[in-house]
Amino acid sequence: MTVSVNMSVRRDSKSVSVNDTSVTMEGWVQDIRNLGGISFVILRDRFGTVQITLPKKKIDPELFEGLTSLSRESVVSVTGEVKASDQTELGLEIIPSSFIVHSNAAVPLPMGVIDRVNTEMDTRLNNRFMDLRKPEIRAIFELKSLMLDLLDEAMRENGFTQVSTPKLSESGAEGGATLFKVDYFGRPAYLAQSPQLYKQMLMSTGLDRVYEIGPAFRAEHSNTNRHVTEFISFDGEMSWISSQSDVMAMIERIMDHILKGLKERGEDQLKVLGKDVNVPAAPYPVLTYSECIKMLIATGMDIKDGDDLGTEGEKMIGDIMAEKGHELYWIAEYPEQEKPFYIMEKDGTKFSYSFDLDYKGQEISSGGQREHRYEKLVERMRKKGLDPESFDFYLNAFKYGMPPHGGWGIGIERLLVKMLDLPNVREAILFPRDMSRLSP
Ligand code: AMO
Repeated sequence: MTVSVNMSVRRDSKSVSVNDTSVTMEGWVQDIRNLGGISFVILRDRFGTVQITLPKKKIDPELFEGLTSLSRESVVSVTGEVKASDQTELGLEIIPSSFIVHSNAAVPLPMGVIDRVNTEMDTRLNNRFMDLRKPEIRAIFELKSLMLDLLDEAMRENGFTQVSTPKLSESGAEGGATLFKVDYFGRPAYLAQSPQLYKQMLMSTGLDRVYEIGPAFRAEHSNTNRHVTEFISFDGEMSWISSQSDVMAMIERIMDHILKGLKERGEDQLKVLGKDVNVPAAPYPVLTYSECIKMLIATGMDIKDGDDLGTEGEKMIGDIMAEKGHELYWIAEYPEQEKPFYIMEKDGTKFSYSFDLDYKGQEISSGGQREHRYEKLVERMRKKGLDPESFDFYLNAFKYGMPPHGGWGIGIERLLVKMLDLPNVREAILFPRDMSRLSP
């Protein structure tokens, strides 16, 4: 009889058999139970746990004492015989014959790994290496990794070239308020808030569909559950569009690929988390900014035309859309005043060719059609109080032939957090950075 288990014998193998007379299991000592005549050591690795059974009378006393006096979370190798068992979830147990201690864990632990108490987020993040020993925390990052694979697949299928743009620059793209300034050999430089200017410049080169998955830095002065100072931005930019609808349709194709892929290929990890992923049918409904304002006024909210929808407004729109059965929806045509200089104005109106993609009441992406006409772009910069001269490196790419183009930026962690209904964007970042956190 062969029993397949989720516990690795070696890194390259995921199964042991009850016919194996001798196996070596490596992992962390998750728990030790002493029941007088018999003791159990639960060993854990990336794939799960296995029970080491120690019947006191049948085991060498030194081996018994050595294994049962280990501290929780110590790292060991245990060699022993595999026996069938109807008492364990795996249907087998290991009767040990020898063991090696690779590393003894200090006592007490800074936080529990299996205790059923809710540990404060700060304690968890201060001890992230230990927090990540919990399978339900690790599952989030396995799914994040899968999501990044799926994104690469989707972009390749749609003819995009992967690029990397500088993260240190002379000027920012997303407004001065969230720029991190650094000392660059005596000159001021800034950490990239987004690849915006560079991905647009690439549209003038013939690389007409590009994407980047990389870090973005924002000096966010607000400590909220959706803002961090460093996140992973998934940016796309594409030329030869006839309107922003082409960009929106592309995002829908990509979202469909990710959601379906996570549902199918992330099944095991989703099970660990007790979650499922819905795959909403495209096209997603489109609300205009003006419609949203009307919807919010109708709820009694104190908001007027021209105002930012705000976190509360977005949440309320999310509730209304959820009642109609929509998790993903567009909010399009924001007032041009609300949007950055690179977004194209809707001529003759106060609106712009811009959109946000909202997911369960939260913005996960912004984008739109860009202003590709040099003179209009310079005019728009001036209107926003920017000095075009300090953007020469960017504007030059618009002087000598720039195709019509548009694109988007998606916050990877916000997307994951909404997909899995997690309460805080920090849950989807291994070592989050915010106003108060710069370590670990
Ligand atoms: P925007 O500034 O809206 O647009 O950012 C795009 C997306 O990035 C995510 N995001 C954040 N995630 C976590 N913490 C933050 N502080 C944070 N700030 C932003 C959000 C957001 O929707 N250049 C444009 C995109 C474009 O037009 O192509 C831009 O950066 O999910």
